Amino acid sequence: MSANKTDRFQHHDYFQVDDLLDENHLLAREAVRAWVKQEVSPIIEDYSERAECPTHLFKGLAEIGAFGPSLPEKYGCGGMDEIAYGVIMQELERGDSGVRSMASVQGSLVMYPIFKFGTEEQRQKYLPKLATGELIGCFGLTEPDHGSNPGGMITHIVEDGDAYVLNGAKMWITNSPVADVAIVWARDESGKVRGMIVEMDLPGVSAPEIKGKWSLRASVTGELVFEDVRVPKSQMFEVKGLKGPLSCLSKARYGIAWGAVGAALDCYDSALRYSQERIQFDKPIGQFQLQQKKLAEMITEITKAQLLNWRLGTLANQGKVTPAQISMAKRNNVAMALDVARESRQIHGGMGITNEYPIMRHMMNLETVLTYEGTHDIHLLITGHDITGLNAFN
Ligand code: TGC
Ligand code: FAD
Repeated sequence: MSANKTDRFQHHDYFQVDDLLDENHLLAREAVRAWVKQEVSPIIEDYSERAECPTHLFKGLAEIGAFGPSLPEKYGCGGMDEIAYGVIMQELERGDSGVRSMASVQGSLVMYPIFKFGTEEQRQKYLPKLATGELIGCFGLTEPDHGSNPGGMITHIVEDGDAYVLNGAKMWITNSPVADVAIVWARDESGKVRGMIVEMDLPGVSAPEIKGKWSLRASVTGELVFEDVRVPKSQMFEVKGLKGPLSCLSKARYGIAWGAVGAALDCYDSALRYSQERIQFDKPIGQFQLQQKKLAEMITEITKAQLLNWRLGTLANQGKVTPAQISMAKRNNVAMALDVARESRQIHGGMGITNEYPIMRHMMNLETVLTYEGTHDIHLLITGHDITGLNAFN
């Protein structure tokens, strides 16, 4: 069995950030870590290599409470706080960014908008089934010609009796080929962005899979194509304008800020162990200053990101976190994780490019994570806008 599949991961907490967590956070983290060790690590390299989504994990993700952990219990969700949500995402992404994506999309991009913008009837109808994984959802915002600028979207709805007729196409949609429902954002006749729950078996809906990805290979990505789809009015959200979809992104970006630290920890942990075990010039390579520099810088950056996340989570629990703070954390932590993956790959030498170790998989995954939920550049511009008051997007 390969080194990766045996999952020898040890947690690293250089600044005792665990002391800032409560018992519920630690219990949630241990439960998800154990699940990842048992269910994800042994299979993920194979699924990734075959570019196949391990859809059987949806059930297990639901059982460990990974879908909507901070949404209320009365809808079958976890009722936990935002830090618990964060640590769960961290542990999932320690396993694989694609597995964290399965949970992020379902919880933050499908269940959260139904909870936040849906009617009580919509909540009762969908949330319990999404929490148990009986229904799988996806989130359609990005279009072929409108990625960073969703405000330019051309997918649209036209009122017709008791329904809206939906036409258009969405691109790069995680889970769309396997989804039962889609949260779709489209422009109405007055030009306002509206959200709706689209059942995937409605006539005129299709979701062709996007093939050929070198990143997030264990996650399924597709298009969403709508041809004269009649969406009943009862499926619409009340919210109007871009703040609808962008609020969902804030929720998911928060989870990614935590998740990226999980991927970084896995790469660091593997590099540290390798540096102690690999002998060159009759010494463990960890004894050479150049390797120590890499490892010391990796754990320094991981520690800074852990502290940033803890503060982000605390602000989120107090209802004080701003979208711009979330953007800064997402941007910093994902770029940090990618740097850690690259350094870790070097420490593993040639072995670092093989599937004996998780490094290349994390590195390739993180290229997507750097781009989705707002690119590295867009998050920098969000910070720039926030601190100067001047918009440099357009
Ligand atoms: P702008 O004028 O700035 O804002 C429009 C309205 O939205 C409000 N707002 C937010 N609200 C909550 N959270 C946020 N993060 C928000 N950002 C903005 C804003 O206050 C305003 O409200 P109001 O009441 O005044 O109307 O909009 P803009 O068109 O200028 O856009 C700004 C920009 C570029 C930052 C935004 O478009 C953006 O974030 N672009 C990036 C697009 C993106 O992130 N797409 C992600 C697609 S989903 C995805 O990738 C899922 S991956 C899933 C997985 O597998 O994990
Ligand atoms: P573009 O917007 O075309 O950007 C190209 C480059 O131009 C980037 O480097 C960008 O930073 C830069 N750029 C753009 N505008 C500016 C500017 N104003 N100033 C400076 N530089 C700029 N979307 C969904 O809706 N739902 C999903 O479930 C989903 N899942 C995804 C899964 C995967 C695997 C991937 C790869 C993407 C997913 N996305 C999803 C889409 C993702 O959010 C977009 O890819 C992302 O927002 C960027 O859009 P784009 O790819 O069109 O790039």
